[in-house]
Amino acid sequence: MTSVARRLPTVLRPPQAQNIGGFDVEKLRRDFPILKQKIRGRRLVYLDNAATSQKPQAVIDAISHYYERDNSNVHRGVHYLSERATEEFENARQTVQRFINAASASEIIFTRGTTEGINLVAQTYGRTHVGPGDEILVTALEHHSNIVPWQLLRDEKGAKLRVAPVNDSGELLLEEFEKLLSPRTNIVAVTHISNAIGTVIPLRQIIEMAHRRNVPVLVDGAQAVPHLTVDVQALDCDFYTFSSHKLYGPTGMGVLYGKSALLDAMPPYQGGGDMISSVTFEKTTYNKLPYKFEAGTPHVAGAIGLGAAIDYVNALGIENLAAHEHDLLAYATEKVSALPGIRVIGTAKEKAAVLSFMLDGVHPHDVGTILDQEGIAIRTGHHCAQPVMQRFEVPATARASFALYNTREEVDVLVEGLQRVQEVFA
Ligand code: 7TS
Repeated sequence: MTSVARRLPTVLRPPQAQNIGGFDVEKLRRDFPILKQKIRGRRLVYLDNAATSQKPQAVIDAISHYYERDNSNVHRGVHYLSERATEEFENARQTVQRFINAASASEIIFTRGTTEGINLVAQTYGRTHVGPGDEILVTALEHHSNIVPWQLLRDEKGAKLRVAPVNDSGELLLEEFEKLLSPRTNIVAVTHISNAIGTVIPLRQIIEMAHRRNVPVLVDGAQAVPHLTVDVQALDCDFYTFSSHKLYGPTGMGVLYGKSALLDAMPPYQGGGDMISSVTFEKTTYNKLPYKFEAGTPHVAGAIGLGAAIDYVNALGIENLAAHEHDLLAYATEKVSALPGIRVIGTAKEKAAVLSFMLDGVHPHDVGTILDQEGIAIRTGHHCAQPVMQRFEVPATARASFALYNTREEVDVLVEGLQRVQEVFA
């Protein structure tokens, strides 16, 4: 994690300076077939990566290959294909384990995405540990998927939801966070990086503060795994969840990491095939980890695609990728901020890959619509983080978000597009 503000170049490097750490963006772009197409007659400029990132050919091939050659249900057949599918599925689990440095592959639970990972913890750990008057602590930066599952639990149990505030730059106020940790706090649930404004939160400190009071911490890593190295053992987080589709992998696939002692003690989430060890009408005993939390036929192709996506990212080196994206964010921040009538929302020292802004006198939806005419894809709206919009007193923002294949040239196209928006509304 590096500070974007500190890394802001005083003299902008020329647009061709895109070869940080041997990272050849133009070459890498050829790995992503979708980027080759024209949109409305223009070269596609895809800057909506926080919503979902594009998929390299290696991921598309791994998924097709599975359906063409290996498709079979896992963990049940003795036949050849089932064994091969099971092996690939479990290899993908080990790839995830190494990627986030979990102590064991049995701590890696495959889910539908970040949203399901959080709901799983709320409905299992949460329902058994949170009671009337207990407190769940989140931050003001959360995506709805790290708010609503806790509200459902709060309302069911008569618990309370506490919210740690942020300053005007969008940085978490650590002292306030610590004050909100009370003897009634049962769980802390925080985003690692804000999808709406890009703040990277001081996760180590948060986890240490919570652990000093024996409070477990769930981390919503949806926006973090594509942009920085995550080591769950070094962080010492109790749960960490993310989605495959923001990490160059397929949709409908995600991961929940949990410490095995916690997962072992938790009741199952859903009931069904694969999560049991024996069933009679009187009594069911549950399977060992991670299968206890994976009821039903899993998304086998999704896991294999996620494994291929992680292999792709590992081959590039996440540090190289992060350096490239930090360069882009710094360049974009400087260029966009230089436009008249622009307000950047979220100016934290530690930021990653997201630039949210408002143009004076133009609704963000109009910004997005005009840019779309030029083949530029950004997201506009509340980004499923309405409380963040409320905090900054804006109805919505325009958001450009970066991935490994974006270039400074694309940032220039974005800035020209914004100038045109300003002309239209002048
Ligand atoms: N948490 C964060 C921080 C997110 O950014 C998102 C999705 C989620 C959770 C939910 O992930 P899912 O894969 O389960 O849907 N964020 C966005 C976004 O910023 N634009 O579209 C989706």
